[in-house]
Amino acid sequence: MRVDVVTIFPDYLAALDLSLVGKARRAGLLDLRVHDLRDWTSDRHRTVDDTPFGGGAGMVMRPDVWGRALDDVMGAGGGDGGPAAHLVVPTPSGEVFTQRHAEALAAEEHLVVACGRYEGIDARVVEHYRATGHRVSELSIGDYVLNGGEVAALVMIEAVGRLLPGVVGNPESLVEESHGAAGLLEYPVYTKPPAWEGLDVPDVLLSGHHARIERWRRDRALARTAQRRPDMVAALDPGALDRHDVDVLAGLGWVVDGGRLRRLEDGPEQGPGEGTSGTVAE
Ligand code: JBE
Repeated sequence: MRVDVVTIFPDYLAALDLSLVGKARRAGLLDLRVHDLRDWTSDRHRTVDDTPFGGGAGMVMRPDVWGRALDDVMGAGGGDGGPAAHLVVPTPSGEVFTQRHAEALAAEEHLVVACGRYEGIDARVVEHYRATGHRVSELSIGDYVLNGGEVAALVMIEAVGRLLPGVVGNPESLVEESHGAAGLLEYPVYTKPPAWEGLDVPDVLLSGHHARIERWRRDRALARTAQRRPDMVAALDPGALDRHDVDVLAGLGWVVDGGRLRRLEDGPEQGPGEGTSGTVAE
């Protein structure tokens, strides 16, 4: 996969030399190039922004500078240099980036990530690339304000990069994880020593009884999801639940109603959270 990032802070992306993404680059699985937007300015001060039409605070990034940069890094697309690039614009006003977006983007051959600073990029840039047949995704990593798209680009590139074939050593670790297709958070995990600071690893995990361990993990995943992410429980497909799942969820105050999960108004309290003292409810 090829990824081009355009930013006024190329050094911000230095972290992509490290860890798994860095390894993927060195292995030739990911061709990642970071570009300085100011290379496409034409004035002495290398200006990339100006005051907003209509007034208001802050500065807006100029469409002409972005247009020259993106024309260069996106390529013509479709005909000559392979498939058209997919333009990704990190912005707090985008759709919220999820594992589903990461999966879809990981199937692309060429991504171009446009990192805006200040109050954003002139809206005509996205409009122009959509109008000229490019796919454009305006994506937010969450409901908080960053100073620009760089950190969000790091997040998205790491989430996408680890899904590329050959990047994560054990592909099984991609299957059994939070925000996978199961729609549940991950169960709690433990390692040695079995006793630490008066806290014991739950007995079932030391039992060697594979089926009981699987059931315990599923129960903990359901309980954790119900406590922390009721939105994810509400989105579960009741048809994908076994009888025991339905019982566990009932104990957490969720009932199947008209093909959907619904929280009982007067359900039990969500409990004290996760203890690791061996008294974890089973
Ligand atoms: O999430 N984002 O993509 C952002 C980009 C720029 C500023 N704030 C954000 N949250």
